[in-house]
Amino acid sequence: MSNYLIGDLQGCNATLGHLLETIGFSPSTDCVYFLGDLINRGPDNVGVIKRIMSLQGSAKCILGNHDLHFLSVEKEIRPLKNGDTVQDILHHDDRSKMVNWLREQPLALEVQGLLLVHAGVHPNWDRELTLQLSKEIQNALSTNDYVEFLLGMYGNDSHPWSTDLAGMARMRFAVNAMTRMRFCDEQGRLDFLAKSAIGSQSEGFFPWFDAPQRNTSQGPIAFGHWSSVGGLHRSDVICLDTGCVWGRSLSAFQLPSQNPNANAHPQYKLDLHTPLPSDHLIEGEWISTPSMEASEIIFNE
Ligand SMILES: [Mn+2]
Repeated sequence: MSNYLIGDLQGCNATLGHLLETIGFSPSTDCVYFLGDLINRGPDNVGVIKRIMSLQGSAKCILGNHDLHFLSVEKEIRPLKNGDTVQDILHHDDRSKMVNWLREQPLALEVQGLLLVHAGVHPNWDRELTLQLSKEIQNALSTNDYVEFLLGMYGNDSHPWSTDLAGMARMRFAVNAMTRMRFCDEQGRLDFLAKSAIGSQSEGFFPWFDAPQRNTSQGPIAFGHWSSVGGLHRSDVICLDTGCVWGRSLSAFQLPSQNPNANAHPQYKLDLHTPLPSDHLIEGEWISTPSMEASEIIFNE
């Protein structure tokens, strides 16, 4: 039995099929965790969602910014953006089924001691608060009037995180951190102006995982979202977005096999700077497959 983490799919269903074949994924014994941005910008969003839904308990997902954007487009509170490809879901007979399935997914999960988020974990948060905030947002999305949540979710707050934040202000900050964050400063303010590449951030800002005194620096975190960082593999963080939709590759990370008699949540230690994708399957290692889809035009991630 193995647990696998897979980075941003963005509608790249053909490559996903190829990757699952390459790793010999077996839904009856294995489990796969998708790190958000399941859909958009790629060609087959319906295929991705249907495939994951069909995997039932052997697949778990967290939501990314593109997945939340789709929910807002679907409710007609945001327009389609240049480069959006989610029309295949909008025109599908099972549109409601797929929307309702997306609304049930969390923004953070834990597996074998790793914390999983789409973009990042705010430097002031600990593991428990991250999972708590994910639960609050998941609850808001699952209510009948979730439109209120989607309407309140947009906004670039320039203040630091505070435990005094409440209601929509708390959830908006949490959504921005967990699904959009790349850089933040020592006070814990997010940088919404920076472009993707490290080095493009404003003065005084760090990649969130290099922020000074980050609370979660002891426990490993896996994330996606940042394809220009993708392939990062350190003792404290793994970034699995290796830019499939941009014509690069889709990557899986296989966690060590679990002994059923062992502690269910062992502290998992990664090697520092393990060499990147290799062709063969090694426990706790990367498996990448070249992209079979590539957007012709490069849009913002
Ligand atoms: Mn993203």
